[in-house]
Amino acid sequence: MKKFAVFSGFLGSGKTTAMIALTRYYSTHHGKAAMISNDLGEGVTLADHRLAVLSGVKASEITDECICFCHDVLTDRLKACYDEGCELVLSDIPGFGVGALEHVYHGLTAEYPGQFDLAPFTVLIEPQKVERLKRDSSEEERAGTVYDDAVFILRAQLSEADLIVLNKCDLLTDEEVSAYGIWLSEAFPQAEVIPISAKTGAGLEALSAALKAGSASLRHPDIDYEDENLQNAMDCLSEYYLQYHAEVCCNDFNGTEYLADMARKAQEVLKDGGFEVPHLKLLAWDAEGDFGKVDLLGIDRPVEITRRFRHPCTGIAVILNASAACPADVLDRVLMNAVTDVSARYQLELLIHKREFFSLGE
Ligand SMILES: Nc1nc2c(ncn2[C@@H]2O[C@H](COP(=O)(O)OP(=O)(O)OP(=O)(O)O)[C@@H](O)[C@H]2O)c(=O)[nH]1
Ligand SMILES: [Mg+2]
Repeated sequence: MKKFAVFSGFLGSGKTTAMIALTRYYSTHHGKAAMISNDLGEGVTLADHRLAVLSGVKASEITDECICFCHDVLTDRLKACYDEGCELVLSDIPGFGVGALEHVYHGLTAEYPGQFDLAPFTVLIEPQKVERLKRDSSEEERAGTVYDDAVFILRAQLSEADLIVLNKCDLLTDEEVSAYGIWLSEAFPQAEVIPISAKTGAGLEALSAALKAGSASLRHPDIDYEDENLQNAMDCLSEYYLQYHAEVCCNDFNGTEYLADMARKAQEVLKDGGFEVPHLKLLAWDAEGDFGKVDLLGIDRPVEITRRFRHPCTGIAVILNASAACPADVLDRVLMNAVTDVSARYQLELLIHKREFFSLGE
């Protein structure tokens, strides 16, 4: 079997976490699996790929371009994985991912007929966004902000799905899981709905089985890719990629708190400016492979400590990646200020390797 599955879904829905968990689970229980992190930033080892490497699963990355538009790179990578004995390869989609069904699945089918066994086109959604969709379906008006544009994007993403993965079910009661599942099945009847928790591993067997046994439907959903909500959201969104090394002067440096303080500082300033932040991630690790991670998944949501450093460390590498509805130069100013201010407070010496920011609208 040479199965390939795209994992689409909104920023922060848990694509990377789910791909890591599923790659590990599938490799343990079914057969060799691998994941590809696809990112728009340049260079090597962006946050999601570094997290996969630190988590110890078979992983690689395609950067600088969406797999929608570089089929030669994608197919070379897939072939390399299958040559190494992989049975299942997963890749996510950067940005909003809308159109990935057309560009990736239909593109591969047309250009490489019969070469890849396409698994059900998979779209992840988190409970908070199901709530947002449910609320929207009972509202008449839209304010035209990026988060209302997000409703269009969520609907378009879910319309592309053969398989909807309701992730983060550890945050829900059994009754809520069932109610959200029914709502999604009724709203998007073309798709099977599978509840999982990438965090606890619940539902990974059902997801493995669905990807292994199922096939892509290769439908052509009725989506207006020129829709102004989608264009507006794309125009508003900026991407940010920073990588640096920090030397620590004291013995009791708390790497986790350092990351959380930077995220909170950035959140405070971006909130004051009226900007939305669908996902800001800070990942840091030391020479021994110990690592910490914090995530911000919306300007009004609390900063999440996803993983704590287990030990105090003396030197760390840090990656800050963010997607924000904010002009790219403003985002750069805010994030650089947060990094320099908080690093000064912790008396860190910084060596910046990479700093890249751009708007998706350009
Ligand atoms: N509680 C809980 N949190 C989760 C789960 N899966 C992911 N998360 C958290 O959700 C946040 C976003 O997860 P990611 O895997 O980075 O999401 P993503 O879809 O890859 O985000 P982008 O790369 O920005 O598109 C992180 O803080 C994760 O720890 C889950 O099953 N349960
Ligand atoms: Mg990701």
